[in-house]
Parts: sequence; C-alpha cells; structure tokens
Amino acid sequence: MTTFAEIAPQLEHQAIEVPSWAYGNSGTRFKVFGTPGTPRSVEEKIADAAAVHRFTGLAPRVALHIPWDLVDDFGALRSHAGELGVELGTINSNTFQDDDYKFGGLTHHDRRIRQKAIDHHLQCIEIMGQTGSRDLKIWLADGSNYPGQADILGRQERLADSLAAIHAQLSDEQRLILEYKFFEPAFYHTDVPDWGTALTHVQALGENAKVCLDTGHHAPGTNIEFIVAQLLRAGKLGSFDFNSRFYADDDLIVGAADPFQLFRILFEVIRGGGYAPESEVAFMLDQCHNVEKKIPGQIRSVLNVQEMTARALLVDRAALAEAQEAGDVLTAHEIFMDAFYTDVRPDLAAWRESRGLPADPMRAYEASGHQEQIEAERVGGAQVGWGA
Ligand code: PSV
Ligand code: MN
Ligand code: MN
Repeated sequence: MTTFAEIAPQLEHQAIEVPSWAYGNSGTRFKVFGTPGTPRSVEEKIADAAAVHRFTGLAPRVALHIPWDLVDDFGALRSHAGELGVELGTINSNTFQDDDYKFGGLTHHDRRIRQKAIDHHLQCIEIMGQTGSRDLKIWLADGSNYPGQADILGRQERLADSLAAIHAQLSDEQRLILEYKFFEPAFYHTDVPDWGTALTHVQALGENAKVCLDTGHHAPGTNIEFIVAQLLRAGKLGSFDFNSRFYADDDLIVGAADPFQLFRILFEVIRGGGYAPESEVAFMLDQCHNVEKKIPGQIRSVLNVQEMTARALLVDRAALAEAQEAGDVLTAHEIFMDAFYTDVRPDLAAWRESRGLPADPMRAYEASGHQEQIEAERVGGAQVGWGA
C-alpha cells in the first residue's frame, strides 16, 4: 500500500487555474441571483482569485474571458495580478454573445462575419502578448437547430480555414486549445461536438494545438477517463475545464456530483503522464457559483481536485499491474478502490500546515473576515458571464 508520506512530494507542484467568471454573478436562463460582495471590476475578480490562492496555495493563475474581461491596459492588469501574488493565465475567446454570430462565427457562411470572428481571436493573441499568457482557448457555440438548416461539411471546411488563420499568428511558445461540447446552445448539430472532431482539427494545425476536455461536455454515461487516456496517448490533451454535472453542462463544483469519476479521471491523468512536473496539461476550473458564495466555492473546488489527486496518487500501481497481468480481476479492482476510499483529509491538513498554509482553508477563510469585508465594501457588483 502506498502511503501519504510517499506521495506528498508530488502534491507540491499542483497548480489549478481559476476562471475570472466564477467570481461574477451567473445564473440560469430563469434568474441570476446577485451575491453580496460580487466584484465590480476585472481587478476585483483578480483579487478574489488571489484570495483563493492565499488560502490554498493551489491557484496561482487566473483565466480571462474576452470581452468579459476587456480592460484598456492589460500590462497594468498583469502588474496588479503580480502584486496580489497571482499570474494571468489562459485567454478564452468569446464569439457567442454578438448578434452577428447568430448562425456561427468561425464557421459562418458569410466571409465578413467569419473574418470578424477570426479578428476577435487575433485580438486575443495580442492580449496574450501583454498578459504573458501561454494558451488561447477556443470554445465555439457554432451549430444548428434543425436538419437541413446548415451545410455541416461546408462549416467544417470553413472552421479548418479559420483555425489555421488564427494558429498562424501564435508564437511557438503559445498554444491553441480547442474545446468541444456535444450540444448547447445548438440543439441539432454542433460544429465541435466531441474529442474526435477537436483532435482532427488540432492535428491538422500542428504541435502547439491541443484539445481542452471540459468534464461537463459529454453525454451522460460517457467514459471520460478513456478520452483522457486517448488524448494523452496522442500527445494532444492540452487542458481540463473541471466542473461537475448531474444533467447537462451544470458547471457545479468539481467533485460534487461524482467524486469517483473525478478520481478515475485523475488516475488516468497520472497514469498517462499528464500530472508529471514537466507535463504541459493545464488544470483549470470552469464553474459558476449561482447560489453559493463564490470565493469559498472556488476554494472548495481546488481542494476537491487536490484531495482526489492525492487519492489517485495512492493507487499502488505496481501491485495493480501485477494483479492485472495475473488476470486477478477482483484484486485489481480492490487495489483501485482502496485508494479511492482512503480519507486523505487529515494528512492533507497536516501537510498544508507544514507548508505554512491553513490546515483547513474553508474554515480559515470563514474566520478571516474577508467575506464580510468585501460584502461591505462592494456594492452593485457587475454581472459577468452569461448575461453580460
Ligand atoms: C461553454 O459551455 C464553456 O464550457 C466554455 O469553456 C466557455 O468559455 C465557458 O463555458 C463559459 O462559462
Ligand atoms: Mn468550458
Ligand atoms: Mn461548458
């Protein structure tokens, strides 16, 4: 049995990027509930992300979404982040909130609109230069609602051309990350619905083009850890958008709906080399806190990833391989489950303390008075995300 002391050094390098939009008010198409203390500016969103890092030591970078996080001076925003102890991370493009994109962006049949969508990505690449970001993450809302509405094949051709035009503007150190999603907002066909489509496109682009796996973007019952293994094998797993779901793209706290699935995913990440210190797989969250407080919602999320990573590291891989090769199904399964059922929370608490972090970041945040302070200071928080 592997012990916590043996795996603890591997927890040192864990970094989970948090999304700026997690700190803004979000909701469903039915209602957006305002949360007291919601940031009024991009700077305040970064400050909230920095608070998550202070209490956990796990979240050194914050991802931005453009134009939600558009500011005049990204250099100044970068300095602001640095002063708070975090860095600006992935730049997410957004071609889903403009009337012109009603029938698509990068896939659009109208050259003008397609060029507008390409230009938006070029603007994102410029921003990356100022923020020092490595990754441009592209998720497209493109698709159609009715059979016959759109030329599926023509859209694939145009998508390939548009992606090539964007990719050509990246430096060798920068990456294009293509995110897939099986439906929503389009309900009949989506132009990048699955990992196979995303893989086909990024393979055509080159070495620095990869796939983003958002854990909420699959049909119920999909074996996501299998996709992880495949993408790692192809050298094409660029990043994760972690969240959890009961029904569709629920964007709930990671590990809340199905902790065992999170464990299985992290096991395959580790097994496939995606968690090695030199790995370039980015761990990110893509979540919305509709009814819970946002900073502790993010703290809970990064802690859940850390906890499940520790449990996945505990799998005795040598013993597992032996059982697998002996065809000993039940022993292999038991070894796997033993690690999953191990409560690592006390060991993690002691380990955090030994590194000068709060043993229990959730309680430490509660006791810090930080939430009361931002609730008193910030009145009229900006609504970001889906309604912006
Ligand atoms: C789309 O559902 C998505 O997962 C993409 O990552 C977007 O950038 C994000 O949600 C917005 O919350
Ligand atoms: Mn996502
Ligand atoms: Mn999503």
